[in-house]
Amino acid sequence: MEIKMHPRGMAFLIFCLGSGFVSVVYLNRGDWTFLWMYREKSQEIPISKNQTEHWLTNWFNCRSQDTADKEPNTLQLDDWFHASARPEVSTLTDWSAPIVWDSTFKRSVLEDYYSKRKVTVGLTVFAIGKYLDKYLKTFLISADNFFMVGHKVIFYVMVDDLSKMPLIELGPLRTFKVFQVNKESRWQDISMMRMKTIGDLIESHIKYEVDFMFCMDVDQVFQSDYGLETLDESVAQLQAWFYKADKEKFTYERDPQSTAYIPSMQGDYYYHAAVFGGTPLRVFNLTRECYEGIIKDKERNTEAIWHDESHLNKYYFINKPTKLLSPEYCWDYKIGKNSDIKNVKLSWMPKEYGEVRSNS
Ligand code: 4GW
Ligand code: MN
Repeated sequence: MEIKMHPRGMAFLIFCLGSGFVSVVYLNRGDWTFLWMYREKSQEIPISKNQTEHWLTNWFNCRSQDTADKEPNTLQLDDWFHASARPEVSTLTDWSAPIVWDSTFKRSVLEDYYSKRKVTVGLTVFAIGKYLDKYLKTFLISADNFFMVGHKVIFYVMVDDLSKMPLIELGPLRTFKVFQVNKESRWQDISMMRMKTIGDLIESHIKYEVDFMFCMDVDQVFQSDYGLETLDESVAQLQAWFYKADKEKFTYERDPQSTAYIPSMQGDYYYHAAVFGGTPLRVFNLTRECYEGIIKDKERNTEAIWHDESHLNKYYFINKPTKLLSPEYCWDYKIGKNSDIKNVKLSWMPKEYGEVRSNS
């Protein structure tokens, strides 16, 4: 494999080596090739999906057992969550998963619980083509300031041009790992193929490194503390424009030809693919199921209406998330004034399609 390095890329590498915090991995033609790795030594990657799931399940159980040995008390919903603190909005799903709104959680209880366990949280983000120039720096600086403050965080950043990676000095307890990925020629594939890349990355790195993880769009900016209250096994984000809409208005995939099909009048909520998370095991299952659905659709010559988001909605319809985040956790200011929205943690960047979407 030939690696050509732009002078800015070289400067960046030297910076990484100097700071001793970052590992850079070069991804080419679907294979992971290590350019340089500073921190953890990678273990052998299991080859089949079943083996991987088996390995991940064992790993997760061992890790939970380790934690349970250190601290026997597990956190109960009542310890940290006040469902009645926001009577004007819905705070519990039919399957009793909390819907986290501002003021429904006791941050001090969560801080106490997770600090003892020394959690590490991962955050994956893709910035390909013009999205790299336009959004990545703002996203990372705001994440450094507001995402899981006081806890260990690893940012997994996927770019198509290492030389354009913004040089950001991260706060303490923060690390970033930068990966080069190929740029898909269709924009729909840039978005959908994230499911494959995230699954691969969980197998090769994330499962060894973090307790919880989030996967986010880059065209957003953190506005205030996005903390421990968001952590859970399987976390879904309510889409800001649809959180009060009737089911039949949800823009699920309605063509039975697609694997993402949800019949009308079915479904629970309309979830936003700009934010999803959970334990590495649960996110691995999600990304693999969605990716398999995407590939099956391609074989059938069909494509779901909202691409990866349609598949994500189908997945969460079948596999109910264990926690939902209110639209305060991914708000679009274009919606205008709304008294339900007390404290915005993350917001959409303005969509300037003319500027960023000419790269398809
Ligand atoms: C149309 O020309 C495009 S380009 C639609 C998405 C594109 C794109 C998306 C891209 O060129 N580069 C890129 O890195 N992405 C990643 O996919 C980026 O992380 C972005 O936030 C995510 C989803 O695309 P999006 O934010 O445009 O999707 P929506 O409209 O659902 O927020
Ligand atoms: Mn987006």
